[in-house]
Amino acid sequence: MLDDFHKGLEPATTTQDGSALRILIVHTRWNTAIVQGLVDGAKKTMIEQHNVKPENIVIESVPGAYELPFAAKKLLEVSQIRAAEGASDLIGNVNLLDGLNLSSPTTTSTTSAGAPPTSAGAATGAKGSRQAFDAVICIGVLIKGSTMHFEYICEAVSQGIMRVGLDSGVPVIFGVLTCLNEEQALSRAGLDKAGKGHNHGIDWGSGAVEMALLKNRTL
Ligand code: DLZ
Repeated sequence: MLDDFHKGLEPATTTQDGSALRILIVHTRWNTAIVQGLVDGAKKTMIEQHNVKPENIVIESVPGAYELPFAAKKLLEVSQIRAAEGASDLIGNVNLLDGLNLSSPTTTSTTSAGAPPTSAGAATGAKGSRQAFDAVICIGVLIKGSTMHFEYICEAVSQGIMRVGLDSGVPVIFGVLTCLNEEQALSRAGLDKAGKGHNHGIDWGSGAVEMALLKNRTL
């Protein structure tokens, strides 16, 4: 074993300032206790480590992991149309459920309950139009059962999420745990009893900011 071996994500070497970014989180309502920890970790990291404005993080939910790619694609398209129209609420009344009611004091969604971004907080794009989402984080937890369902969903979701990112040109983070049992999932959400696990939502939050900045980079 190497002495300086760092298991997991090595932090970026440059400052990753997310203060002008707008991020969409889409999460599942399967395994919500674990999903909530992951969403919370991603959101907290973006706000506290990368200065993403809470009002620029929109959180929506879908039933299960299989639905994540479709929702990401649809909500990205809606946000791009609404941004071009200059709307402050990037989702409008698309009929998805609001995201989880997280314990942190920041807003969970601007869809219905949260106030739309203020002019100071709202990100604007070129020519005065507003800016659509700069990155999406798809969050879910798949736990293997006794049938082949797990394998099919894992394959479909990972391919689907990659496709949405490549087709749209907007980075979509693969925030889906694919675990053989509940213990593995708890540990990867930092919720294991021993406290030795690591919340992967933290990495997904940092990853979304880094990739959003890469997307926005000009030549
Ligand atoms: C059906 C199913 C099963 C068995 N397990 C999970 C799971 O562990 N995590 C998850 O997010 N979703 C699961 N689902 C639901 C599917 O993702 C999907 O919602 C349904 O098949 C309907 O398309």
